[in-house]
This record gives sequence, structure tokens and C-alpha cells, in this order.
Amino acid sequence: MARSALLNVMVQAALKAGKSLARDFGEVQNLQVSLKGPGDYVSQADRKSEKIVKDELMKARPTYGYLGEETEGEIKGTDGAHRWIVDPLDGTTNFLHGIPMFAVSIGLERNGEMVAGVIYNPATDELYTAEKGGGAYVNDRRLRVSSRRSLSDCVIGTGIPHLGRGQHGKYLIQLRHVMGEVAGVRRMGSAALDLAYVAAGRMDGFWEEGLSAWDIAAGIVMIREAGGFVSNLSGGTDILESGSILAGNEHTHKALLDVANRPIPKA
Ligand code: 2AM
Ligand code: CA
Ligand code: CA
Ligand code: CA
Repeated sequence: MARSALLNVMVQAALKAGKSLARDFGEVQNLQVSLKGPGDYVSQADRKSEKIVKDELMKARPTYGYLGEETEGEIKGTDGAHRWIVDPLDGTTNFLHGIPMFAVSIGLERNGEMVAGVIYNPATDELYTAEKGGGAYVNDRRLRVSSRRSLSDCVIGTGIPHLGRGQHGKYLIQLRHVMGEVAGVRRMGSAALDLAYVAAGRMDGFWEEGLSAWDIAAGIVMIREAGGFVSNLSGGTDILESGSILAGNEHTHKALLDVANRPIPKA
């Protein structure tokens, strides 16, 4: 597996931030925590991780734009074509509860298209990497989406929007429809890792709405490079801006799209 210089920059940034997260995860009870919005916690660990990633990326490519969850506003680059999209800690709620399901997520966009992604879970030391045209990997192993065809054999991931955000009525109906068709539904609490798991063929599909670009930027290219399909919940290509995502293999993507969009039954 040959990594480009750019992908190496992203990997080094993710590993360095991951070390900081692993240290903080060991003494999570000592962290200062505050609430940004309904159910949206942020800690010193998130901010430290973001500073490390941002410094590394901006040092390596000072002209690129930068969008990060814990950085106020977007930094416009002088190079209009490239933008980093960063979640320094995806799965903060898990992290703060001692659940080892969280990750650093770094995506690179070129002319509006996701071209590289790195997702790193320091608790399991799993490093997911993908580059457009170069395939997707976990550590040194090539990733491939699952080949399951029938939803009844499938495990599907999702994210449940906090009561303070999202359209709950609509979500619960989607969930009910999907639960009626599949082998199992999983809610793991990190959208970035959910997408990495679909790329790895561990889960056969995933859907969630109300997300932000940094939750899914790296995962989009990961899924595509693992041979998967990704769209928004209407089947359209506007994923990053809409925060709506549905992913799977060539069979499950279509089947899940149909099931999640079944009409809402009349009361
Ligand atoms: P975070 O941990 O970086 O905030 C889980 O459903 C996904 O949604 C995670 O990727 C999580 O990212 C994000 N998330 C969790 N709670 C959220 C909230 N209240 N508002 C927006 N995004 C949230
Ligand atoms: Ca957050
Ligand atoms: Ca996130
Ligand atoms: Ca985050």
C-alpha cells in the first residue's frame, strides 16, 4: 500500500491527535466538560485534539481552507480548490463515558469532491485510510464493503438524533420500517466509525440525518473506495451540506433507500 505525501500528512496528524485523546481517555473524570447545544458535549480533549490536527495540517499545506468542529467559523484558504474537513473527536459522548468507540476524522475536499479520508480510533489502534483511486485500508488491510444482497441478512447502523435536534417523528418511522426488514440495527455513537465499519464490511449499511460535514467527510471517500455507494436520504448527491447520509453496498444502498423512504402511514 503506497500512501501519497498528502495522505501521510493526514495520517501523521490523526496519529498525533489520537495519542492526545488516548491520554485524556485514561483520566476522563478530570476533564472539563461543557454543553454546546442539545446533547452536544465538548471537552478539553476535543479542543486539544483539534489544535494538534489543525497545526499539523496548516503547517503542511498553509494555503488550504479549513473547517473543523471546534474551530469557530471556516478558514478560507488562498488555494480555492482544497479544504480540510476535521472532526477532532467523533463520539464525544462515548469518550466521556469510557466507551472506546470514538475517532479522529480528517477529510480532504478538492473542487467540491472528497478525495482523501483518515479515520483513527486510538482505543483500538485502527487506522482507516482512503484516497480517491487508491482504495481504502484499515492499517495495512484492504477494505471491501459486504456482499450481502438481502436486507434480511443485514446489520444496519444508524444514529438517533438527540431529542433537541432532528425530526423525531420522521426518524422513528424510518427506524420502524428498517427494523422490520433487517437482521439487526446498531447505534454506535460515532458516525465516522459507522461509515468506516460499512467500508470494512462489518455493517451492511448506515443512515443518519442532521449530521455536520465533519462527521461524514472522511467516511464518504472511505465507502466509495471500498466499493460502496453513498448518497443523501433522498438518493441525491448533496451529502456534506445536507448532513443527510445513506450508505451500503450496491444492493443494500438501493434497498435501504427504498425502505427508509417508505411513506409515513396515516394515523
Ligand atoms: P460528535 O461526537 O462529534 O458530537 C452520533 O449520532 C453522531 O452525531 C456523532 O458523529 C456525533 O458527533 C454527532 N452528534 C452527537 N450528538 C450531537 C448533537 N447533539 N448535535 C449534533 N451532532 C451530534
Ligand atoms: Ca460535538
Ligand atoms: Ca462528530
Ligand atoms: Ca466532534
